Amino acid sequence: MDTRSAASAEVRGRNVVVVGTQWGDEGKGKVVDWLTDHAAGVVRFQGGHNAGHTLVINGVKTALQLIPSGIMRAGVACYIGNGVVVDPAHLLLEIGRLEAAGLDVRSRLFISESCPLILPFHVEVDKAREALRETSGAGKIGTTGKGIGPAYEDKVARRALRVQDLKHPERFARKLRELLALHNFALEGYLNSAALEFQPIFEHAMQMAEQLKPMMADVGVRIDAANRAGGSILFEGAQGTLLDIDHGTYPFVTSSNCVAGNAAAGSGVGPQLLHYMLGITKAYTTRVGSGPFPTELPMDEPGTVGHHLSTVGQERGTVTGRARRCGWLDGAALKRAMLINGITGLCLTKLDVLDGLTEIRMCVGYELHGERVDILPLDADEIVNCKPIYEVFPGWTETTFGVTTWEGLPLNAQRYLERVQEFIATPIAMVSTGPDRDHTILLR
Ligand code: 2SA
Ligand code: MG
Repeated sequence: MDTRSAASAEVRGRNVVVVGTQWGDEGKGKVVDWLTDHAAGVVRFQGGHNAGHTLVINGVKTALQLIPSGIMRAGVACYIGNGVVVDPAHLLLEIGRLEAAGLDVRSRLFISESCPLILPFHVEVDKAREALRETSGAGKIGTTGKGIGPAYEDKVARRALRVQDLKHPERFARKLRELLALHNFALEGYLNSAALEFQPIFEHAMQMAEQLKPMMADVGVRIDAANRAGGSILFEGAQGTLLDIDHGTYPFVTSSNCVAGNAAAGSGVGPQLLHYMLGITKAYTTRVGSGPFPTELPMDEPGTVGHHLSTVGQERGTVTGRARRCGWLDGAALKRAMLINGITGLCLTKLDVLDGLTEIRMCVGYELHGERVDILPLDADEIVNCKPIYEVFPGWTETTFGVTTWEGLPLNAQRYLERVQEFIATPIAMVSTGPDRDHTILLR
């Protein structure tokens, strides 16, 4: 039995929740895609098209934002759960792109009727608020500008238009009129932006409704039925634990719960369906957008570690193309992520990016106001004052790119990985050594 089928046996029949343990972009897309080999369905349970999952299949790069990564595998059902905010225009665009690449999408994509909609005014409000934050000196969050935050605000305020409203033109029109009035008041009143017109938004929505209706579904019931029929379900997290609205570096966070616990609530099933929490961790750390980042390194100078991570790791946002900030692995932040998500096993990604560095560091705690703390504090203002305490490891000169066995790794790489899993008291189940599906080492 090859290593790949051994690991498949481990996850077969079990539902896996894949979550990012850092600030997103840990490489979740590749892992989800890889695990879909034995999945009956893949579910997105939070976020929206602010996510960007890059997949490389047979050397061809594909970016998915809203549609679950399972769409790349024929026959796998894909669910957009109620916890996701859906921009219908973007969704149709993404479907069109996949169809142009020859994929069958509509027959196996199921969209929860309960998803709140992202409409054009959400995008305007998102962008205008960021501009205002910048000019007022409050500081930008660095959002993706997709309307995510404003759409979640409407959901929580109990005034959102939902996917199901698209089926009822009169109801849709009435709710849209009220919601638009509210947002136009803000846009014109203090966001220095132009008001949006009702008619074009309404007409476009009704056109899209016709296309979306066949894909609308009671997603919780469908997932439950698929699971009862013996199929395993993959819950695909977006963003990462440190961007979670409750547990992240607030207010420099996204507007949803990105942690494993939300996989149930955000897809309409019970927590007993969540069997294995697979945490995805990059071998170093990146962050896109503003907010504290204790292990951040300067990136501009060629020859520095920060420059190495940024360039060798090709650290640019999938959605916005923004350069990602880079730094050393933060074990003390990972400890927080292990705790909140109840991680069963870890997948460490992009190990090969560390190849060639003379020394490698992991943050094992911080000095804060003269005292030592060993887990990431909860207050972003305190995190700013955290000075990382590092353990230093010798690097390796050999290439780990594409290595598929533990024995194939340089000894120093093995030592580094062993120390990481010991420090965070969580087993490493997989190591990813390159972007391709097969660039993977399975350990458990
Ligand atoms: P938002 O737009 O309201 O969710 O932004 C709030 C914060 O959340 C961060 N955020 C992300 N961080 C990393 N990756 C994300 N997805 C894209 C990607 C990002 C991109 O996968 O590369 O292309 O730039 C993502 N989505 C949201 C965001 O930077 C803010 O800090
Ligand atoms: Mg990403």
